Amino acid sequence: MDLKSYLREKKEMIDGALEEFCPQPEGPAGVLAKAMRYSLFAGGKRLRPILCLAGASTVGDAEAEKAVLPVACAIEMIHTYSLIHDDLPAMDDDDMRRGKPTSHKVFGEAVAILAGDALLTEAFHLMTDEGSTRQLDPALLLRAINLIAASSGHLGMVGGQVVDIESEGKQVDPSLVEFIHTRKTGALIHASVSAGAMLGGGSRDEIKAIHLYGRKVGLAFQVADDILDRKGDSETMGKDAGSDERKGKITYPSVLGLERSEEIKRGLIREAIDALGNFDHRADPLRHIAQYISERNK
Ligand code: GRG
Repeated sequence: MDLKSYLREKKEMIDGALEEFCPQPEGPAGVLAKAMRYSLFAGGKRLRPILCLAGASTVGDAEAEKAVLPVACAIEMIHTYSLIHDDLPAMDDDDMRRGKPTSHKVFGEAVAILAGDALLTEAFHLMTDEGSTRQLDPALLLRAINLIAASSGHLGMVGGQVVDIESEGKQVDPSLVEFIHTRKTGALIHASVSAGAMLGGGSRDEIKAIHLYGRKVGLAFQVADDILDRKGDSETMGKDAGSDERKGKITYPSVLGLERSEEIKRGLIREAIDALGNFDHRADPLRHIAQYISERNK
């Protein structure tokens, strides 16, 4: 399959749906929707929502993929909130994101914090909106929302972020790097593909296999990101390369070295693809996305 065309087609589908689902900047609180839209449409790869669609189409059909669109978009809203908050002076204090000035640089800290809050809450508003989710089984939707919430909160992304911040500049055990990465970045990626498979009507075994795939690519994504920060090019990435090292961040290369990190990444991608062994060609997008995660340059 041609992954480039696949990713472009799915990104267009997601962008169109996000345009519909994200509030318009109207009325006295218009600046909030303006800030939400600024970050949401700043040129992200849409990897998490694409994984959600691919999870659904691996176990279901094109209709299943369309039905999960609101959930896929909600996940992108949660991801975008995390980036806005992560860039704030109190956290990573970054000026550039997705090749553009960060939200707080454009709107000020207060509006950036609120835009993040509003994206997070809008995600749950959208996933519980009867009109948008009417094609989904309510019991499965409840399970998917539960997984997405757990992966985003103290057990997942926020939990990983707090340990990440508290570990900065310290000597840590390799197991702590894995703890941070599986939660900070891996959890939402895992939830994206798993929620897609659950909502697409996957069987118990299918969901189990896709769970495993999600765990492996979720961790591989962050290992790849760490490696990119060391080896990547700022212009291509749209953010500062080498910033992890300057900030004393806990990363795979800083704890285990670059070579070992590359090996770990390749091993995780292999395990992710192996987890899909019992699926037919419908899992090809997931197989190719795993490779892409390993080889991406931004
Ligand atoms: C602030 C609650 C809170 C959590 C922050 C995800 C996260 C936790 C911080 C992001 C920090 C960061 C840059 C991590 C590296 C991996 C990562 C999430 C990169 C950005 O994701 P991409 O590459 O971004 O999918 P795009 O812009 O393509 O959506």
